[in-house]
Amino acid sequence: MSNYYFPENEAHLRQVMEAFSFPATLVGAVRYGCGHINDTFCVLCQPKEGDCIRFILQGLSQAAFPRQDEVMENFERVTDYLREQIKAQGGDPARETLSLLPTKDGNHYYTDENGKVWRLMPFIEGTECYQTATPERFAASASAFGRFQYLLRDFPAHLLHEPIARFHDTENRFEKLLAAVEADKAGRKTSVQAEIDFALARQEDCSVALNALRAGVLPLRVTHNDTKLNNVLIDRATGRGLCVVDLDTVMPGLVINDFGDSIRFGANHAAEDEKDLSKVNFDISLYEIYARSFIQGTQGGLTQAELEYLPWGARLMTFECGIRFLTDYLDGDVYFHTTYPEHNLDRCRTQFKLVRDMEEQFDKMRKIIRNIQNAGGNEP
Ligand code: ADP
Ligand code: GN1
Ligand code: MG
Repeated sequence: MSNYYFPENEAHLRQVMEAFSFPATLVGAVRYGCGHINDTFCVLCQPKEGDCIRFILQGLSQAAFPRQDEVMENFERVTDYLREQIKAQGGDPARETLSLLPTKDGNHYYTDENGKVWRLMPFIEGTECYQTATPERFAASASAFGRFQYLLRDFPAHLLHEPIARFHDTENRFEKLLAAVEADKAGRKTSVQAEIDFALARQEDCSVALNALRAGVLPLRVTHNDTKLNNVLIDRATGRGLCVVDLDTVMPGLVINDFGDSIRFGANHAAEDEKDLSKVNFDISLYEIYARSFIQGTQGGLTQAELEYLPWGARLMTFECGIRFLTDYLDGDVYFHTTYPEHNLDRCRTQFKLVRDMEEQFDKMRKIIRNIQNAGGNEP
């Protein structure tokens, strides 16, 4: 308990915790995790009897989520559905998906005086959350995200709001980059001409998956849309990918993007903001490991076209993320959490390095998927 302390905004956190209904005394809180979007705290509470209990308290980002009530409605619908699916499969819904604690007035979240929404969730104990992949962790996360896809395969998509419009619309992300270059709000344009040129040279790529969607080649499904390694909790005892977290962007999307976003983040040995680009290299063996477990996790749920487009998912999500970081850099760092002025630019550069690597190894990436298929990897 000794390293639990209140951050600078103790009074506000106490007031937020007061809104929730549970018979325990707040002992302390720490900022928690490495998410770029929400304000996440681990809070420690002392019940009348027994040991202290930990919770995750999260304030939703108002910059990312303009319609916070819709985010919470999605969260409840998806987790309610997952709980039933997990029970039906003989799993433990209290550990395998997220849940919310009620407020004193019977709601599932609290809105503070600034209009910011706060939710309180049980801390899923006995788990680890990793920032870099090893083959074992990456395979575990792949199974969890594949299973997530499988569990939601029949979820009625019309029940979901679109919490961030055009989230993985890469063409639109590209247009937003052009607008940011034009506006040059932070006066940084001339210093990033090389990165802008890198993006401009790849405009056509932005339409590859969207064209396949428009042509009816790729189906729209309910997807997670933010499948980083640190959005899955891995069971410490078994090493299994136990619980998929960060459900704020669950909405209709392309399964190749869920695959691709995991590859973007995990299939290399450097941090997303590594400054030394010689350390940032796409690791095709990690890609293969992820692909095998993800495909298996979906239990035969992927169509032939989806399998064929998986490598494109990796390239596109990496490129898209790079242009999102570059856009935010040009806009003056208004969206992603940053801790120093060049943070978004460093992140953009790692993504563009990975795009280059993937372009060079694209044929091999395709072959790997075909080999997995030929070995029966996509069978139920
Ligand atoms: P962000 O949108 O900012 O990424 P997340 O929802 O991913 O926020 O939460 C940030 C981190 O908090 C996660 O990466 C994970 O480490 C941790 N986390 C979130 N929910 C839980 C939970 N219920 N139990 C344990 N850890 C959690
Ligand atoms: C954000 O919330 P977090 O840190 O898990 C972002 C993702 C990006 C990712 C880049 C809602 O994810 O889209 O790919 O950063 N989430 C949102 O690391 O924009
Ligand atoms: Mg997250």
